[in-house]
Amino acid sequence: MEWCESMPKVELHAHLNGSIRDSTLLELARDLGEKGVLVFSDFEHVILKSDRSLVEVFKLFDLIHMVTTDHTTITRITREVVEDFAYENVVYIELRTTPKKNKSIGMSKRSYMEAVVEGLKSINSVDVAFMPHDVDSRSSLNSMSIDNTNNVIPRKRIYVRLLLSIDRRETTEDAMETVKLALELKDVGVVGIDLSGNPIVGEWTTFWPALQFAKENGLAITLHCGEVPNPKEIQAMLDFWPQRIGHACFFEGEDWEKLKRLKIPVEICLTSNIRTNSISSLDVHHFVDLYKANHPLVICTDDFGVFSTSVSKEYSLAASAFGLGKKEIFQLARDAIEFIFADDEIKKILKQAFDSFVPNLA
Ligand code: 6MZ
Repeated sequence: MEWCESMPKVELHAHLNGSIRDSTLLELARDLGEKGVLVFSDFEHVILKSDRSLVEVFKLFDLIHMVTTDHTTITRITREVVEDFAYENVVYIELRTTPKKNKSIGMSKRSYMEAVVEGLKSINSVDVAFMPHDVDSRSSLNSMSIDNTNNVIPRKRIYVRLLLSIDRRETTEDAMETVKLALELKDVGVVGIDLSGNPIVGEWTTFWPALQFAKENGLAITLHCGEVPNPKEIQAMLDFWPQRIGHACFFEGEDWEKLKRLKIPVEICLTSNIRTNSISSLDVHHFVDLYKANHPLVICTDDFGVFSTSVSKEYSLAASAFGLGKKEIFQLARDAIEFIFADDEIKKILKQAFDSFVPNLA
């Protein structure tokens, strides 16, 4: 585990509000409890429950959103989440979030995203590079800074890119608004679109026009695909040929065949799949077959707050569950660079960072 923590890592499937620290969530809920907006003991009981079905997870998200969705809190959560990833040596993250509107507090999808960007700008405990032009030739991901007693201290650096999520509860117009916003926010590091939310809600045909528009305008697409059995939707999503998909828990023969033929990388979230009962146990997880087939894969957390995990824990879990050694784990982590949505220059920097870790493989 310690070794996995020290290894550089790339995180490509992390939902902002699912990655909130437990302590922050409880603090926010306690505040609202004191103001009489909610009953804290009910809230505490639900968020501290460790085993939940997929349906219960989405109920939990509604609760989380009750306490997180205002500008100041979104800024705070963004800061904390990126810091937490950087502290465990994640060197590149694509953080995804659903832009939300709430007229009563003057929140629009745009102002929600401005609060996220504000969060990125407010981080000073680590170096955060999120603007597309924020690339330099520094090959190391550790920079130096001077503390107030003139000591040189190493600082971690993390590259951040944003994906805007379309929630499956949304209409075609809402989805289109999110895509247009993503196009306008390319200069603050938005690189793509995600389709997520409760998989038993909504129809693929509702989101297709916005996703197609995004694709035509150069945004990369990742889809939550096969989180529940839905053969027709899985086939339609694969035919759309997204750059990546998340989960793939309920694929059947022809789905695997198409996925492998199209070589679509899969974001694998082990703890999430087990905790939501999407997969009964790790020894029957599709990771094994895809890994053996040399299919593009990336290990991710999904919602590290909700599932009490971390990227390091997920790699450590993969190592113990699938019998992978340091070299295999490192290769798996390094291969993820190929599937990021940022440009080749970032890929080059990340590869250098990984390669400087090679002496630690012995
Ligand atoms: C599908 C998920 C998810 O966007 O408010 N989300 N969607 N499957 C999952 N697997 C368990 N985990 C999270 O982050 C929370 C939102 O991300 C989506 C849901 O829409 C959830 O409300 P943001 O930052």
